[in-house]
Amino acid sequence: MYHKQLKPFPKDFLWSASTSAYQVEGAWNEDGKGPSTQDVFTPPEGTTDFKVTCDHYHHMEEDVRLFAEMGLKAYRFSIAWSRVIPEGRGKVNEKGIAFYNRLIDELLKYNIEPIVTMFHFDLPLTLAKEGGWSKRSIIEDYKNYARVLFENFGDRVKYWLTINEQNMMILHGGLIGTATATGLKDIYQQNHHMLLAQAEAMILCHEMLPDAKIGPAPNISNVYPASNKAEDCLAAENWTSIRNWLYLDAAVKGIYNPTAWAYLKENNATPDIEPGDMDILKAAKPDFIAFNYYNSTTVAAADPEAELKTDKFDKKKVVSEPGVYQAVENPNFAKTPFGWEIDPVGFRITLRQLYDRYHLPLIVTENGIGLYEELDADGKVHDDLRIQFYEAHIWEMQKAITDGVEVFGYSPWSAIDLVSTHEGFRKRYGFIYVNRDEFDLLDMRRVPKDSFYWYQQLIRGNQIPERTVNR
Ligand code: BGP
Repeated sequence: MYHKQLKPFPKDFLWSASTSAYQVEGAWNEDGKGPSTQDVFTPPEGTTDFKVTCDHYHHMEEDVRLFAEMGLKAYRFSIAWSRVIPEGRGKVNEKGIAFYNRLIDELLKYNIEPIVTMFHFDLPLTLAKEGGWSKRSIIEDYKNYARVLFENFGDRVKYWLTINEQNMMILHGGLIGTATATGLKDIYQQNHHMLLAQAEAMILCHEMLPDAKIGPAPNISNVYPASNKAEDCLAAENWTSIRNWLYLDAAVKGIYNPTAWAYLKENNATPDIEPGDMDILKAAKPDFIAFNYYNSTTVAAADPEAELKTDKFDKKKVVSEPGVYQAVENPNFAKTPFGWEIDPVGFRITLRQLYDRYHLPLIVTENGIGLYEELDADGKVHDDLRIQFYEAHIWEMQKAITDGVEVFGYSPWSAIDLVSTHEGFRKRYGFIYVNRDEFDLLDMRRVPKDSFYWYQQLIRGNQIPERTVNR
C-alpha cells in the first residue's frame, strides 16, 4: 500500500541499540562469574572466542557515556545467568549483581531505559552438563533465576525479554553454540521446557512487578514461496509455522501451532507434556512481542523422497526437509558481504504479519548488517552501507506504523562492535568501532562510526535524516 504521507514516529519511541552479555562483556571468569556454554564453545578455525570481546565489563562507564552521546533512549543488553548465579542455581554472586546494578544506574543517569534480556544463548555450564534444557528441573532453575533478577533489578527495569531467539536455538543450535540435543524429539522437549520456563517467568514478573512489561524475543522473518505454484506456497506456510508461529502461538496464545504439531508428530518428535503444562502456557500473557529481524526466507516445495540437505558451509544447518520445505536463494535481493539477503520490504511485511496475528505492541530488538571494517586513513569509519541498511529498514518500519502496526521501539544490532555468534570480531555490527583485531587486542579504543552520528541525528529529530540517497 502506498501512503502519500507517513505517520511520524510516536513521541516516546524507544530508539535503542542492542548487545548480549557473552558477545560484549569479556571478563569471562572474573569476579566470581561461573562458566557458560559459550565459554567452552570452540569457534570455527581462525575465529576468536568470547573471553575478551570488546571488554565492555571494564569499559562500561565509557561505553554508556557514548550511548548517551549517541542519544539512545533505551539500551538492550542481556544478563549473564552465570555471572549472577555461577552454578545456574543456588548461590548468588554479589559481584555479578553489583556489575548489573552499576550498569543500570549508569544508564538511568542518562535517562536511557534499560531493556533486559534474561537469557541470550549462554547457559551456565553446570546446568548444561546436567542436561541443560532437556531436564525438566531447569524450568524451576530459570524461574528462580528470574526471581533473583526481579528482586534485584525490578525497581529500575521496566522491560524484560525472556529468552533470546528460542527458535534459532532449536533450529540452528549447532551454529550458535547452544546445541546439546540428542535428536529431534529431545530438541523439541527442550523447546517445551523453554516455553514453560518463559511462561513461569512472565507469570512471576506480573506478580512481583505489576508495572513492568515482559515478552518473548524470537527471530521472526516472513517466508516467501519461490514461485506462485500452490506447492511452493504450501511449503512457505509449512516453514512459517515451524519457524515462527510454533514459538509465538505458544508464548501468546498458550497453544501449539497445529501445522507445527503435525510436523512434530510426523517426525516422532512431539514433546512429553505433563498435566497442567498447557494451563501454565495459557496463564502466561506477554505484554508485547519483541523480535529480531535480519532477512526474509524463501522456500520451495521439497519432494518427500528427497534427502535432507544441510547448508554448504555449515553442515549443522538444515536447509531442506523432504516433504516440508526447501530453502532457496531469492534472486531479487542484494546480499551483505557475509551473504545475508537484504530485504527491507520483508521487514514491513513481518511487522504487519505479527501485528495482524497477535494484536500486541511490537518492539524490534535486533536488525543490522555485519561488515568488514577498519579505521580509515583519517582515523574514522565510513560505514555508509550500514546507514543505507538502517535507512531502508527504518523507512519500511515507518510505513508499517502508517499501515497501523503498533511499534514502540527499535533496537538495532549492535550498539558497539562485539563478537559475532560464529564469525568472530571481523564481522562488525556496531555504531561504535572497537580497535582490536580478530586475535590482536590492540588498544580497544572506541571510535564512533559515521552511522553513530547518523543515528544521533535521527534520534534527535525523531525522523530519518534527510539524505540524497534514493528511496
Ligand atoms: C542474532 C543473535 C545475536 C547476533 C545476531 C547476528 O541471531 O541474537 O546474538 O549475534 O544474530 O548474528 P551473527 O553474530 O551470527 O552475525
